[in-house]
Amino acid sequence: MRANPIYSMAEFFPDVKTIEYEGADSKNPLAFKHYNADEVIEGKSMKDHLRFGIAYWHTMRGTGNDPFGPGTAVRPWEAANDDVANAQTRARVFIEFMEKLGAPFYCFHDRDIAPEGATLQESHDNLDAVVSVLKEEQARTGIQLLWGTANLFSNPRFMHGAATSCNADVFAYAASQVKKMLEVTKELGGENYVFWGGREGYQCWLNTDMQRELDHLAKFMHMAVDYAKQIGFTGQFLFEPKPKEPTKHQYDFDAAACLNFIRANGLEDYVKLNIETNHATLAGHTMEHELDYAGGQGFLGSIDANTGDLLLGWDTDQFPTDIYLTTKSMLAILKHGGIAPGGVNFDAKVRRESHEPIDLFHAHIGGMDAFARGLKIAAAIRADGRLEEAVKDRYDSWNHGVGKDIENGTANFESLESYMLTKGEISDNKSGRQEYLENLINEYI
Ligand code: XUL
Ligand code: CO
Repeated sequence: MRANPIYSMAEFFPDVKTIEYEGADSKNPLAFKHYNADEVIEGKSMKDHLRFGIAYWHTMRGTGNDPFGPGTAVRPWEAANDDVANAQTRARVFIEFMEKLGAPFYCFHDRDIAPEGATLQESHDNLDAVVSVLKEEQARTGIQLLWGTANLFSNPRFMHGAATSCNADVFAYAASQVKKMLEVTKELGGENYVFWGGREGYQCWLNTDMQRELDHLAKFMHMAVDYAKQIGFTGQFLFEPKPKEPTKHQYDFDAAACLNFIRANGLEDYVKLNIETNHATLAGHTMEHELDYAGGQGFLGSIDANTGDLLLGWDTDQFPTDIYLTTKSMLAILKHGGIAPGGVNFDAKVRRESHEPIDLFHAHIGGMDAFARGLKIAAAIRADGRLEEAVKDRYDSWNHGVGKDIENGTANFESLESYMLTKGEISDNKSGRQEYLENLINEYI
């Protein structure tokens, strides 16, 4: 996506021109070294493989505050009074940022884009006033909505959760927000709708009726699915796993817990997963594990790209810059046939010390380049074929003889015992070749 020259873009980021691809030798910090949107890899453009999304909550609403101090971010476009007019200006700043970056998609929560009103109706109205600006800006630029979602965790009313609150009125309030956001997501042509259970979990087992809360969460999701059908919203629903933070026990712990919940409650035809890197690591997994677990069962919907810090135990939401991480992520994504209609959404924020607007460009350019490199390296490894060959060879015993009988269902415990009584001991276990394969990946990094 390139800037429309008719629209003067000098208003909010006057020092930044459209970010162009300049190749690996460029020393320009405001250029892509690897992300070349139209370059074709495995028969598809990089733009279509990666479907980059920008997260409104971090990029436009992140202030750099932490438990020890207030925000540090300098955002010259912000007015002193955060009213609807300010929110509308911010929406235009955001689209200018996206145009200059060349990112095709964005994602937001209802409360990211517009201030909450004194009543539910006022909040709906505020939201509509900013949605109309975004709709106009989408039409002007071709930028699209990857997914919408509702913030059901910041307001104090959600202190006990939203769909899993002990208070039925809170469930009703949350339902009203999701109803509205489904309408808004449809109006903006959003391709997906995300459920991340902000406070859907608990702090104290003694005061919690866990099964009742889980049943309520399932009811909530079914109501959303039913309402989507009613209004003709055909986007993909996504459930985003996260093991903890803000609550100690989140119900959407990891891909396995989410899939169990989806299947146990008959949601498998409607809901896939939005896998986030830092959530995977908080759950004690790797990103590639979560992607492969979801993808193997046909539930890989989209990703929230970021990274944690191994020395810290919380969700630091840093921009992904580690090429091993992006290579393995892209190997898993390509293996499972790509990410569309999902995308690679940067659920990532600049550090508190990176307080200037230009840092937002550096951060996103770096994340996009890291994923572009991961994509190119993963495609090269796949074209080389040795990795795939090694895995195939490792499981060769399943292609014939007793392995084939087990896989096609013609073996049972008796036939297997008689086979082993005749064969005796196992003499042909192969090496796992871990170091050989790690070296192979390094040949391409
Ligand atoms: C929180 C998180 C959310 C979801 C959307 O850790 O990842 O921003 O992605 O609600
Ligand atoms: Co996320």
